[in-house]
Formats: sequence, structure tokens, C-alpha cells
Amino acid sequence: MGKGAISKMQSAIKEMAGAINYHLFHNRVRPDINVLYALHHQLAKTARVAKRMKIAPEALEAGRRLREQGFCVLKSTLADSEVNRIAAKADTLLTSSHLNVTPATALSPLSFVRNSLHLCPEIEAFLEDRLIEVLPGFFGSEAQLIRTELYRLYSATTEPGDSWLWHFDNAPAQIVKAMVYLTDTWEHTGAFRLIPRRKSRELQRRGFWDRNQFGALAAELNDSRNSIVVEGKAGTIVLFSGHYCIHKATVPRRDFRDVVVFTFQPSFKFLRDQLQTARTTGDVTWAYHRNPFTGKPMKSSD
Ligand SMILES: O=C(O)CCC(=O)C(=O)O
Repeated sequence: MGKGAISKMQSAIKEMAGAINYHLFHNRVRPDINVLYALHHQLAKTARVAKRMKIAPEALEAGRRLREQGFCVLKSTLADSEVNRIAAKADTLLTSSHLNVTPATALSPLSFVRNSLHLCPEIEAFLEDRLIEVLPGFFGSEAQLIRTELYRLYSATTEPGDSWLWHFDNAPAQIVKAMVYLTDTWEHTGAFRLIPRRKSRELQRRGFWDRNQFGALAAELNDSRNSIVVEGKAGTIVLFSGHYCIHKATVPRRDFRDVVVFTFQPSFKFLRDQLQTARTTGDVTWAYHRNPFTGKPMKSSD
């Protein structure tokens, strides 16, 4: 067999393996990473059961909603004055010329703070507030914080690409995000939009994956009857699965919108105990494609 034929066969095999992986895991993450995540999750759940730890009924209920619909909205129990104090600190940082603040541009009307957990430790109050208690209700195990993002969406004259387009996160099924609004957020001030799990899966089965190629499905993606516009006052927490739910950012028509987004995965250890390390080492800047057992980066896809 000639070299050309061998390389053709190799790419056909690779394509077939990719298709099987997509069919099984509904993402384009490498199969070994998906399998490791599933195994890690099962073991973390077993460890929690073995420790006979109870999960509060309210956390179980939030976990059930998150599993069934792919999202759930929680209200912070922090006092308004406390939420305002955290939001004011975030505002000071986001509008400063600090080295770790990346300013907005015309193509990307978003400013963000790198090392946000370190520079704005006040945001941890949202973890203590609801998330530490609620996440085991979803995972059935402890949770680990793998990424923290603090950013502001500005209004713009054009709708940019990237996160402003309908998309799935190319992440294993075990990863969830918690977006906490730091400003009162309404439809016209850049509310987060999401298509619940069942409809998202239907659109995926019918061909939606690439945010730049929605073709015949554009009308359905943009039909407001299919999506949820998450509105809420500062302190509203949107827990969602970017793996299961198509979602997008929206350019505010007025003002701006500030959020902190925490990304979590299952864990064997208490979240509270891991935070002590995060506080001393600065931000937690994990990407999705890591070995969940060791934390070592793995090539994202082939
Ligand atoms: O900030 C937003 O509204 C969208 C966030 C998003 O697309 C994401 O976290 O994947």
C-alpha cells in the first residue's frame, strides 16, 4: 500500500473515532479525557457515600433541577449591602489600569481581571453563601473550583463573535459553571441566555455544534420561545452546564454587566479546604482539558 493510501486510511480512522466519541460523549474532547472524567466522578461519588455524608434537601433539589434542565437559578442569601460591597470592589478593579486587567476592545467589548480570586478575594463570599452547600447536590460528590473569571460586558454597536454566539462549551459532562451577577441584570443590560438541556440536545442531534455554522437552525436558536433570558438583581447565581446547554452572552443595549464565573468539577476533597490553597497561590486558572486525577494538562483534541 502506498504512503498516500495509508495516510488516507489513517485520517478516515481518525474521523470515525471522532464521530464515535461525539456520539458517545456529545463533545469534541478526546475520548480518554471523557473516560477519565467519568471514572473520576464515579470514584468521587463513592468516596462521599463511604464517608456517609448527608446532602441537605435544598441542595438535592437544586442538583435535580440542574441535572434535568441543565441550569438552575439561585438567589444569594448575602445582604444587599454585602453584595454591593463586593460589586464595588470588582468595579474598582475592572475600571483600573492594573496590569492584570485586560481592557475591552471594539472586537471584544469585554474587560476582564486575571488572577481575580487573588485580586478580589471578596468574591469567595458567593462560594460560602450557596455554592459550597449546593454543588454536592448536583455532583453527588465534593466539588473543586477549576477556574474563576471576573469580567464586564460593555455595549457595542455590533454583535461580536465568540461567546456572543450560541455555543456549547467543549467540555466533559462533569463540568458546571456558576455565574454570579454583580450588577442588576435585565434583558437590555446583557442578560445571559440559555437553551434548556432537552431542546439543546435536540438541536445538537439535528446538527448544531459549531457556533459559526448554525445554518438552517438559526431561526430556532434565535426563537425566544426556545431560550431563557436570565434576569436578576446583583447576587443572582446561575448554575449551568455549558456541556448540556447551548448558551450565549448578549451585548447590553444600555449600561454594562459585571459577573464572576466559577467553573467546577467533581472532587474527593472539600471545596473549602482547597480554597485555602487557592488563596495563597492566587487564581485558579485551569483549562477544561486536564487529567482530573492529577490536574496535569492533556492535549484537548486530536
Ligand atoms: O457572559 C455571558 O453571558 C456568557 C458566558 C459564556 O458564554 C460562557 O461562560 O461560556
